[in-house]
Amino acid sequence: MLNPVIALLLQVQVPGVAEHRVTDIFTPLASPAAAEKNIAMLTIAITTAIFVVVGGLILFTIFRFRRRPGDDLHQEPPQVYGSNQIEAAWTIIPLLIVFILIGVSARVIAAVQNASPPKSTLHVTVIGHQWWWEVYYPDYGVRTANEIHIPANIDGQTATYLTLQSADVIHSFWVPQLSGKMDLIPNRNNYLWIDPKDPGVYVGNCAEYCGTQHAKMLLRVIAQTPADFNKWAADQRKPQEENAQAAGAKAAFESLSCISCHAVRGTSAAGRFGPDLTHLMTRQTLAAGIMVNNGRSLRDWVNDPQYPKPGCFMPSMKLTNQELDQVVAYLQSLN
Ligand code: HEC
Ligand SMILES: [Cu+2]
Repeated sequence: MLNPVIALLLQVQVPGVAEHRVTDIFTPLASPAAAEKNIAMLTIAITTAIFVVVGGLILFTIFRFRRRPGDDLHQEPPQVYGSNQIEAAWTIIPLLIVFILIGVSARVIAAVQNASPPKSTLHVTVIGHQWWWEVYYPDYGVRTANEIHIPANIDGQTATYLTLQSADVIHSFWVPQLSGKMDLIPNRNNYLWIDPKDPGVYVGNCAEYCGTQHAKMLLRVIAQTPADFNKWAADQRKPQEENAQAAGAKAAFESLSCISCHAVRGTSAAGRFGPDLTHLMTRQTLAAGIMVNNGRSLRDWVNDPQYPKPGCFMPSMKLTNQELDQVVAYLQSLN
């Protein structure tokens, strides 16, 4: 049976946008991932050759020197001690192979890390939390979570540089079709860049065990045409405006302790412990990609986040049905 989380995510469709759901390193769709795939292929080719040679020799030996009828069971085989040629060969050849792999890997790593940012480079800071991703756009003053919108590299001159940080333990950023893994380490900045050409959604996940809900720390990179991206960024910059219809619901939200952990720009909610909720409804998923974002799942989540994500750092708030209705109505107004 299909994993229920995956089954749910398969329902999240963005009209007109390709979805790259398969986290497949053999179909790279950005430059760093393509360079790294070549090393993977070289390594696989060399190790396959070693496997065939060693396996072949073992098979040959098994058949050529097997016990035959009439063999003397007590006779020892001839004992051969030392052969300079053979020992030299099995020392030098593996050394050469190791140095070739080190050299090729070092060259690709250096080329990826030293690449200079192209003309239009977007800077994004990604901060790992147990068990979600905070996404900050310093040039726009925008903070969001779990879904990283970036411009696609349609003109060949666009890339996104990520600064990776952690708020707690070590996490690892991995979107297999875009780049290799890179750790997010407390008190340290790590860097990674991506430049997918095709607009679309690229899925990834945390790749370093970071606590009980590590497996539910999913990630989406949403590459858009530059025009769509600019529109998205402009919308995200806007704070929430006073909305007469949602005023009662907003008051309910602001009276609860949600605001000590969550921020909604333009309101008194300024908590930084949990995801910024300013434009919550523009996100496709909730709680680091484990649920489709809609009214029903929002209600389930706020009612008891410990059910879908046991051990997560949002407590079960024990709201009354009426509070729940108001809070969910307010959250749904956050476009
Ligand atoms: C003690 C801090 C804390 C309190 C209080 C709290 N939350 Fe959260 N909330 C979190 C954390 C942490 C997450 C991220 C959970 C995860 O994905 O692992 C979260 C996630 C969410 C999300 C999903 C956001 C997203 O983008 O995926 C929503 C919606 C939310 N909280 C709403 C609320 C509401 C409404 C209240 C008040 C009834 C509330 N929270 C109270 C810490 C808190
Ligand atoms: Cu993690």
